[in-house]
Amino acid sequence: MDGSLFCIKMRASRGSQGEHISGAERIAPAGDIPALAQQLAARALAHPKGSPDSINIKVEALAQGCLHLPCLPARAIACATPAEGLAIAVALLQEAGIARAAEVPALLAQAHDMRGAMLVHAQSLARLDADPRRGVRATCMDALREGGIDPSCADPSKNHYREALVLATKVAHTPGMLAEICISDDPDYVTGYVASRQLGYVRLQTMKERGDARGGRIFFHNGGDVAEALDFLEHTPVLVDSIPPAPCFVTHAVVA
Ligand code: WAQ
Ligand code: MG
Repeated sequence: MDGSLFCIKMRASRGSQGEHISGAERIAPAGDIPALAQQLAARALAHPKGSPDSINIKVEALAQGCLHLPCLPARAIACATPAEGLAIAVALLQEAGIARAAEVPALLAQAHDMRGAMLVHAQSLARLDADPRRGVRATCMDALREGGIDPSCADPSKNHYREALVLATKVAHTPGMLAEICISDDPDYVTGYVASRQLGYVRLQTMKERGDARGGRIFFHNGGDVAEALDFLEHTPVLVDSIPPAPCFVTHAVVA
């Protein structure tokens, strides 16, 4: 399926400051691009964060073959309140080697209104990315499908779990990357996750209050070759294989 593939990116924003509303990426053969462009435009116009006044859709032929990655294994932890969800997230990040994980919720609270993720040093939590307002975007990735647009993605509304798992799989395989944490900026989507190669993809049921439009992402890097990590995140085309169905939320006793 890798012959003549294109990457299609959508970004929707509003206002003179270009407030970020929505963004998405897919990889597809030429024949699927018109339908995908329509889907992504429809999605941008119907976004729960409000109406955009600019929608940018960019289509580029892939300059290199796609790297196929096995999907991270997924599990899901039940939690009823944001405080509980964040406490579990901190414990998971500690397990992933982030010594100062207790400081992460406060850092995450500064990550909203960014188009991308904060890239930080896993030990010092110092920013490693050049543009603090924009952050780093992982792009050029999709789920591997057998022929044509995946019917489960034909719905123009967003499949948060599936898209996040594709992104998290690419991020976890980035050279030097230790972990990731994410909270959606969609006001009614309160489930977030922590992910790493070792932990897999861990969905956390409640990471913020319903109605809160603040979200954010942080990528934790070991501080090694940052340019190599950025190049992989932004340019290496990735197709993720064997996305599992969304796991059910189960209660979890492990939090220290
Ligand atoms: N690369 C880096 N950062 C990104 C990207 C990207 N491609 N896309 C979004 N972000 C950042 C940006 O700052 C957003 O504001 C923030 O992440 C949240 O993005 O299993 O919907 O697209 O059910 O709102 C988690 C699903 C859904 C959990 C996450 O993120 C589950 C979600 P959103
Ligand atoms: Mg969003």
